[in-house]
Amino acid sequence: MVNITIDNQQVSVPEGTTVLDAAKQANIKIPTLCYLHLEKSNFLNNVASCRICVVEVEGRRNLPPACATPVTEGMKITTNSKRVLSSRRKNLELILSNHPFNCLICAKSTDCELQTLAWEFGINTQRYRGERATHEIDKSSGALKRDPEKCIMCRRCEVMCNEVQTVGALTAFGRGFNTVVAPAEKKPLIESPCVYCGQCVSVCPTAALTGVGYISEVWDALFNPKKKVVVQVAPAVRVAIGEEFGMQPGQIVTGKLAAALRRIGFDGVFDTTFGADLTVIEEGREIMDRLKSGKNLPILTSCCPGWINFINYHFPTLKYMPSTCKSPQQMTGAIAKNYYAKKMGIDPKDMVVVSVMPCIAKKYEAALPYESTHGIPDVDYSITTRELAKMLKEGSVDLKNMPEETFDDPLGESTGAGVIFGATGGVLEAALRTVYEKYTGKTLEDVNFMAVRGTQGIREASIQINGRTVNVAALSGLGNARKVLEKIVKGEAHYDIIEIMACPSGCVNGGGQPYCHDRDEVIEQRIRGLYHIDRNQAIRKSHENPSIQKLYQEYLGEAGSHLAHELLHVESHN
Ligand code: HC0
Ligand code: SF4
Repeated sequence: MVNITIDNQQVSVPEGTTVLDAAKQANIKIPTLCYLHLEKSNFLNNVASCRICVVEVEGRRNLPPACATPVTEGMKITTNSKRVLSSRRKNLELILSNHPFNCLICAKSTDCELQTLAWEFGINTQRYRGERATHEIDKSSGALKRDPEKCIMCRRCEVMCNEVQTVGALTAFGRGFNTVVAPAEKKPLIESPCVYCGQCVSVCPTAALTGVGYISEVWDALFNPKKKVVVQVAPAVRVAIGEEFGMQPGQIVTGKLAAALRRIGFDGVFDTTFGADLTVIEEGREIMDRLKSGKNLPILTSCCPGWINFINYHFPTLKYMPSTCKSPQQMTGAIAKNYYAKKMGIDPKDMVVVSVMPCIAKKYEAALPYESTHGIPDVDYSITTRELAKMLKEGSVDLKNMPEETFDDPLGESTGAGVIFGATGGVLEAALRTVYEKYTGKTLEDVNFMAVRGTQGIREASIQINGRTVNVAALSGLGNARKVLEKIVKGEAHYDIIEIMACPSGCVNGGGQPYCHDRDEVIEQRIRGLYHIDRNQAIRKSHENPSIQKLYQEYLGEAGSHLAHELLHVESHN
């Protein structure tokens, strides 16, 4: 242990502890801006570029950054001397001198870490004015928006993209005033290896990286009397959107959400978990076929578009492995515009499908030309959890005070299996519940596959199905996916079924979810919320969903039928 003094308090901390962490232990808050540590994502940014966390150390002339300075025996630290406060203030003002002052109309307003700090420091004048760097906004992907003028060079996005996700889409170019973080050769994002996972968005302290917004398009559709506008809500949204209305992370607001969506004018209020159950049926069939034939194993899940973009770019030789299933978002859209539209006598061309997703990549997926049926896109607009919260606020709908209502039939009925899709391991667990029963003909007494739950990036299990050992894995975070895929390429790993989600911990931690501070804790709570719903759901296996059973009886025939392929599968995912 190392003994130090911080602001006259004696503290003993393990060797290697930083001044910042030691101060935390003594309940002393040191402000930070570029620094961020997310244990569950294996993310650490301590490049000390902002110099907001500087402190005074007795015997040292400079003011070292607390985030990157380890404690030493006998160290005497002062965190709030006159010199420290004026230095922090000056550093902040210098950052602000090269930052746009349009906070009032900024997408990140009230969620911006720079804005919060400026407010906490009581900055009310612009002391340093001069030339400001100018850059173009990049919305080329239709999913991720880059606004380099709002970048404060914290480097969090680079660490996330290059070290955690191992995508390598963002690098700093130039020197000093002209430095910019951008894709290679400063090309537009659409020409870069970016997979639109949106993890850089979740760590960006300002609005330099956000999602491309579609709120005004959705309002236009809702106000167009010629259109029937239906909405579907992803599993992970129901345990997170409450945070935007002052509720606790993980609080389940499914019923309130259904009511709120009706209040802002949607004609049909559906649940993506219905599409998740449908995915289990279609993918379950593929899993069984591949297990029986022993060909094209392992089968990889195909519902996360960030992950699919990653395999296409980085592991093209494995492109035959993902399931041919569309994602639940797309399946729900295709069933709405075909089966449901037919039932209701609506021309699919007059129907607008909006999806509410915790994800940035879903925007990209929805716009892909082959994610359509007979030339009509399955989903017209994909908006994030945050965008829906903004729409509800604009429409004066207070989610907190909404009554509990239910989703509309038949695309509103779902099972516990569909709900857990939102947490890493959930897609695999849902598939196993169905595959086990269909493959063995026996009832699965305990539906809880605990071995594939949790937030570790790589989880493996061996499951006995009819005397066959089925080796499965659940991976989250693209860096973890890379590790396993590299082993598969080298022939060092053998699996039968693998679930991959681009975001660490799965969709609950998607790039479109409410911004949060204690992220590791918030993610845990959101996951707990999803498993709570599952535990309390009357039906927990996708193949027992009565609306799905009826869909096959009335319309699709059997899993993997010609019509099912036309609507619910793709030839290839690129
Ligand atoms: Fe997910 Fe999905 S579980 S990707 O994380 O499979 O975005 O929540 O909606 O489509 O269902 C996101 C979440 C979905 C899809 C589902 C899958
Ligand atoms: Fe990298 Fe994902 Fe951000 Fe693209 S969206 S730049 S892949 S972190």
